[in-house]
Amino acid sequence: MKRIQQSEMCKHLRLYFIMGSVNCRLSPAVTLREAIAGGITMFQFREKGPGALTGAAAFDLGKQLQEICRSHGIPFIVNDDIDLAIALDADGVHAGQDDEPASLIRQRLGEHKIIGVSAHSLPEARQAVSDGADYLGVGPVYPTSSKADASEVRGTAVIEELRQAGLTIPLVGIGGITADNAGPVIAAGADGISVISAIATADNIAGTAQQFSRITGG
Ligand code: TZP
Ligand code: MG
Repeated sequence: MKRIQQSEMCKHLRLYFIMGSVNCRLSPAVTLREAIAGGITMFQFREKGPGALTGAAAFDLGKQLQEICRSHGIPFIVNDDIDLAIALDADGVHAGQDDEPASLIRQRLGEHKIIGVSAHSLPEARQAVSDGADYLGVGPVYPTSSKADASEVRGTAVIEELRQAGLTIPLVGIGGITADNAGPVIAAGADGISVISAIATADNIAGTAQQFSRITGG
């Protein structure tokens, strides 16, 4: 099987929901089902932070969420943990700058899996492209309380810089994105947005996801 095409990747990225058990107000399964009902286009299982599940419990939750994604045709991506992604036969992995480079992850996962990389600058983005990343996550665009070790907030400046430099790789903005501030992220050149708390903790999860998807064309 071949690498995912950029046009298909861009469609998946329009409304990319990220979540683990610690982010949810309701159960993870209910949260994910509601988010799917509201129109999310890709999902990342990110089981991280104080109180996060590990080992068999993380695997079991991942499997449950993967099955929900599968039954709705939503790509299921695992954050950081390549062994877990392989064990689950996930659709891909999202790696940070402290994780293995995309080239090594590709050797382990194979050509057809999706590999995303977090990039905070033009040099990091160029490196990820040359390592064979399928998409980038760029941020934090706005202040976030969902990531303890988040880098400096850059607004939409880095996204604009990458596009001005001619990078065509599919990318999402991430960090503090809400339905009220998502528009400028797309206007800056992002193919979509990545969201944790605005969807996971919403009073009306499906309605909030729907609002986002009207903005991103999801
Ligand atoms: N990477 C950069 S910011 C962030 C991650 C994982 C957290 C985004 O969460 P939220 O709640 O949408 O700000
Ligand atoms: Mg990471």
